[in-house]
Amino acid sequence: MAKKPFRIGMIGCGFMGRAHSNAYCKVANFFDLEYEPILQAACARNEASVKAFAENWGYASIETDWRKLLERDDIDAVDICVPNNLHKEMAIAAAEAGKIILCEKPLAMNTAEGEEMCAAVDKAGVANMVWYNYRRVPAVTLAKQLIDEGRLGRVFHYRANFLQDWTISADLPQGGAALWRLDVAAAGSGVTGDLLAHCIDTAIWLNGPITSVTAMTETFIKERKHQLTGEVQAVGIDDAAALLCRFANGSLGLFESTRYARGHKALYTLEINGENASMQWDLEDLHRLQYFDHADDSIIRGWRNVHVSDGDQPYMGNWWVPGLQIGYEHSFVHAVADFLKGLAAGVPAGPTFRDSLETQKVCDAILKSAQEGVWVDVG
Ligand code: SOE
Repeated sequence: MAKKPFRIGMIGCGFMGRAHSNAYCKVANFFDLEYEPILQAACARNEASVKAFAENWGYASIETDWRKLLERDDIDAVDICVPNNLHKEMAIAAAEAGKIILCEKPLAMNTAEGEEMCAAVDKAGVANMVWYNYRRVPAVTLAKQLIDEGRLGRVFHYRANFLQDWTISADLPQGGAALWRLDVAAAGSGVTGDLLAHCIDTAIWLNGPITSVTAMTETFIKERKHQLTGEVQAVGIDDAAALLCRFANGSLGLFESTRYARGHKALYTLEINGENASMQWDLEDLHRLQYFDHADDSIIRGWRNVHVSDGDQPYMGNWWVPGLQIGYEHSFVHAVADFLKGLAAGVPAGPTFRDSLETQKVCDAILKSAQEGVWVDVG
């Protein structure tokens, strides 16, 4: 049967533009979908870069003005892969133009912006998703399946860390290409929106809503040169954040995130402890789920190291043969597959803008709590 075209206009050609383009290229080869992604246009301000990007990935055309992209009637969906301060304006305009929207995380600079974006997609009735990709690492999806099957019983604790070390040098500038994550005007926050947001999205998905938080943040390097102006400016982002929180199900949460953990490049770990069972996962060993089941015979009870690579485990039936693992980029392929399956069924996959607004609210509560030194209700 002929596939329905899903014509994509990609805005931005950085790291995430590459990750998403790769996913669009691969998905139809591995998943049987009603829709087929078509790389219709790539858009970025710098003509030479966007041309090279389009040639490399096979985009049929380029634009250097995102508003022109939105005017085109040969584009079904826009993928927003630009710094956070541009998400709101682009997403609202895309919704008004009737485009489907796939937006990079975090949803917005803050909750107020996120609410405007949700109102715009609701009003326009356009399908939408935010790229919180770690939900779709098969081992993490398996954790969700085991929780939904009720294997953990009552949950007591949820713990997560996201540790990196790439901003330790005081000579690293802030702002501009690649380093916009250090510039509060472009990013909105530091590790809270960039790294903790991943942990919070997964946590809410696995363990339900977070109701209150108490947090501390620190900015270790107080001034950095701005890459674009050359001026030394105060650093406005949080370099590190740690928090305690309460979940609506009565469990307690403990999270830490930093870019100053020397030796750790992208160590995202999570652990959940229930009455009957516990689970651990680690991004640096992403195909394994550690599982402890108290119901096991006591003389052989212990942590099981589950290699998530078999055909009956999430997504793995679409890849190679049992025992052969996949990696980081496949989480994006799975996101596209789920989104397109959902689109065909009329229920696009999460996290939607509305789902991601909950993560945004927790991020705002973390920053508020750290600033005021008090517990903050997530609201
Ligand atoms: C930052 O270094 C970063 O690239 C984040 O922006 C991503 O969201 C995260 O997945 C990996 O780290």
